[in-house]
Amino acid sequence: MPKLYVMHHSTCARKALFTMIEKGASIETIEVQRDYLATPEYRALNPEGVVPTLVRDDGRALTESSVILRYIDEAFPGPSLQPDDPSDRADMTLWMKLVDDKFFIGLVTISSATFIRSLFRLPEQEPEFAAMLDAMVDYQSRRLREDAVRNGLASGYIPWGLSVLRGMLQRIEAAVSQKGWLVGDRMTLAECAITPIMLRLEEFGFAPAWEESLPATTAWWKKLSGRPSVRQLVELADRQLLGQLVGSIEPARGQFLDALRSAPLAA
Ligand SMILES: N[C@@H](CCC(=O)N[C@@H](CS)C(=O)NCC(=O)O)C(=O)O
Repeated sequence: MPKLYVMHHSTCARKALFTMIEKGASIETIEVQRDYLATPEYRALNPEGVVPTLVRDDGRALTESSVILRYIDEAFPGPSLQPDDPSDRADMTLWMKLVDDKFFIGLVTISSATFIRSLFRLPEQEPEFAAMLDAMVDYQSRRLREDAVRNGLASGYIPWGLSVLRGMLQRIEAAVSQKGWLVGDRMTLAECAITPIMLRLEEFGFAPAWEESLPATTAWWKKLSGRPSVRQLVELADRQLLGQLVGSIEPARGQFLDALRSAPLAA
């Protein structure tokens, strides 16, 4: 049976878990601790030292959550989570790319300045922090994380991150106003990719950012977040870690929520 390495609270792992649950795919999940990500054993599976990693039946490892999502959809039986129409399929791929390249990085900015910052006692834990940064493939996202963890709420990246997330919500509103889903008239891998970001925003207490002014997004998220698969994602996450994550945003919640309501769009 394939094995999926996850940290259940992590956004990228939740993308794979959500797809796996929706698809009813027989995959064994293995919860790992952050320390394990830096071990040679795990690096042999995932050179970047991040989750998720899927190890297939023949022992080959697959990394990158969006690649894993597509593999799970195509390798397991059950209704496809990808549109048949090539044009819709391209739109779905674009959503997945935007999640990876932009929306996730926007979220990382605010979670690095709060939650990830709360995990490291600097300067005592400089070596551990350096090891986490070393895992970053992309130089820009590495710089961004370092700045956000070191400077917390004073990081110059925070307005950018909030603006990206505000832009994401507006883009969702425009898309789901058409037929109630991001692409076409049913749930696709676009939803599988973006749901963990929406869930994290909800966990942070930011739902008013769409509930007050984005009715199509509110209706879309209501039907999506009500799915048993999404509830399962919440139940699977470590309670204590989730509590710490939510608690870490507390001092900035009002300020962030205001910005999500009104930040100018990121270029
Ligand atoms: N582009 C990668 C990003 C993976 C990633 O950054 N995963 C994060 C969790 S969302 C991680 O494992 N971070 C390491 C850590 O938290 O120490 C993917 O989509 O799979």
